[in-house]
Formats: sequence, C-alpha cells, structure tokens
Amino acid sequence: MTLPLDDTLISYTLEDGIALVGLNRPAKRNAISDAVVEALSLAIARAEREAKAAVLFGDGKHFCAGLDLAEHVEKSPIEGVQGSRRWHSVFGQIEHGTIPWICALHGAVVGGGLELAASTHVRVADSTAFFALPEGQRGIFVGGGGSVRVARLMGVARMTDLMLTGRVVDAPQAEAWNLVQYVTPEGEARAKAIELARAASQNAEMSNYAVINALPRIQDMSRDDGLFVESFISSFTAMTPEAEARLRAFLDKRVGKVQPPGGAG
Ligand code: 1HE
Repeated sequence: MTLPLDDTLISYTLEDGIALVGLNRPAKRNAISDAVVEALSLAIARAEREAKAAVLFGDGKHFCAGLDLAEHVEKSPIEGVQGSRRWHSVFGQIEHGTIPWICALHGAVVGGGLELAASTHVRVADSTAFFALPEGQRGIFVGGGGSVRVARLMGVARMTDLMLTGRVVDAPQAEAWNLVQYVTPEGEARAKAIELARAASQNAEMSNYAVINALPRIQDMSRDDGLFVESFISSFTAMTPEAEARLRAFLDKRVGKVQPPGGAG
C-alpha cells in the first residue's frame, strides 16, 4: 500500500546530535493513523543516519490517544492484520535500531500510545501523564506489540487488569510498575528526556548498540544461553578501538569517576 507521505504529521529537529521527533497531530490527540506510522518510519531512519540518540514526544495536551479509531473502523480483517504488522515493524525500528530512544510522556498515554512508548528504551513521564489500555472498551485488542512489550514492563497480571477493567494509572503508579523510569513536574518531561539522551549519546556506539540489541534478546534466552552470549558480546565490545581509548583514559585519570547520586563525593 502506498500512502501519501505527510511529513507534517511528525516533526523532526536535530539539536546537537540529538533528534527530537514529535507526534504532531494535536487536534486528534496524536492518534496514530497509517500515515503517522509511515512518517514516523521516515523520521526514525533519518535519526539513525544523523543522530546519536533521539527523543520522542507528543505535541499538544497529550502524548498519544493510540490507534486512529476513525480510520480503523473502516478496515477489513486482513487490513487490520497488515496494519498491526506494520506497527510491529516500525516500532521494531525503534526498539532494535542503532540509537537510544528516550520518550517524554504527558497527558494521555493510551492504547497504541503506550505500545509506542514501550518500544523506546527509557521513558520519562511528567505529573500529568496517565496510562490506560481501553482496547477492551473499544471491542479490539492491542496490536502494536503491547502483549509482548507492555506485558514485560508492568507484568501480565497488571496488564490484564488494565485491559479488563479499564483501570487508569497515574505517573507515580506507572513508575512503581516499571512503565516509566522517571517522573518530573508538569511540563518538564521533554527537558529531562533531552538530558538523558545527551548522556546516552556520550557512550561508545558499540556499547549502546549492545544494550539496545543484545540485552532484550538475552532476556528471551535460557539462563545458560544468555550467560554464554553475554561473554561474547562483552569481549567483542571491549575489543573495539573506542573501548580501548576509553579504558586508557580512565586508567590515566583523564576522565571523571563515578559520582554518588547528587554529584558530591
Ligand atoms: C481520536 C482519538 C483516536 C481522540 N482516534 N480520533 N484510544 C482510545 O480509546 C482513546 C480515545 N481518546 C480519548 O479517550 C480522549 O480523546 C483523550 C483522553 C485521549 C483526550 O481527551 P480530550 O478531551 O483532550 O480530546 P477529545 O475531545 O476526546 O478529542 C479531540 C479530537 O480527537 C476528537 O475529534 P473531533 O473531530 O471531535 O475534534 C476525537 O474524536 C479525536 N480523537 N482520540 C481517532 N484514538 C494497534 S492497536 C492499538 C489499539 C488502541 O490504541 S485502542 C485505544 C484507542
């Protein structure tokens, strides 16, 4: 299916090596249509070409209202399957790509919006963020990878509860449930996400690649296979010239030590 590419649906800015990618359909609460998915795919590819890390956020009052229900109601069963597989592929571009993605969440993070957030590597929510999976109420099921990614983040019992009962979770609860790693005051999630993206962008490229690509795959392996694969990735990563330069810099006391939280010490 060829869709007209509408690059107004996703905003893209490159700032000091960090790609800032925005869901830019605030009148529809950033609901994800097929065209949004295609525009997002292009933005991800561009970010991978020119950025060392990326931040994903939503414009307007909400991060994302999930699947575009107006578009979905017109679809045949096979178009539904194809659409879901396309979401998997594009969200997979984020999850198993080449650069770290940090997402900044506020307002509604629901349905497919939560599935999209779950494909990024670190999630920051401000105090206005709320999380829900209203698929059951709409007569549908998750289709953007939620049964795998969201269930692994918060646990299948909690996800089942949200989907069966329509429970809506606030930002502190989402942090306690491992859906997000940071909670900020209102309006500060994006700045925090940019700060974290900058920190991640300073790491060795190969280390970041291993964190993004090896760590989640190892979770899918048996314990013994995971430990075995870890040894090879560990050795391979340490043998890159960049690793050697970084190790020498530490040994020669040319770079800072690990500081306790708060920085003093
Ligand atoms: C939409 C959508 C949408 C808003 N698809 N058009 N997602 C949901 O079930 C969530 C549905 N949305 C809401 O519950 C609310 O819109 C919000 C809580 C997110 C925001 O409320 P509010 O008061 O700020 O906005 P609003 O007035 O409800 O919506 C503004 C417009 O956005 C309105 O259109 P308008 O033409 O009347 O102005 C809404 O119809 C439109 N809009 N959300 C289409 N989702 C791959 S499987 C994933 C499955 C799912 O994601 S299921 C969850 C779907």
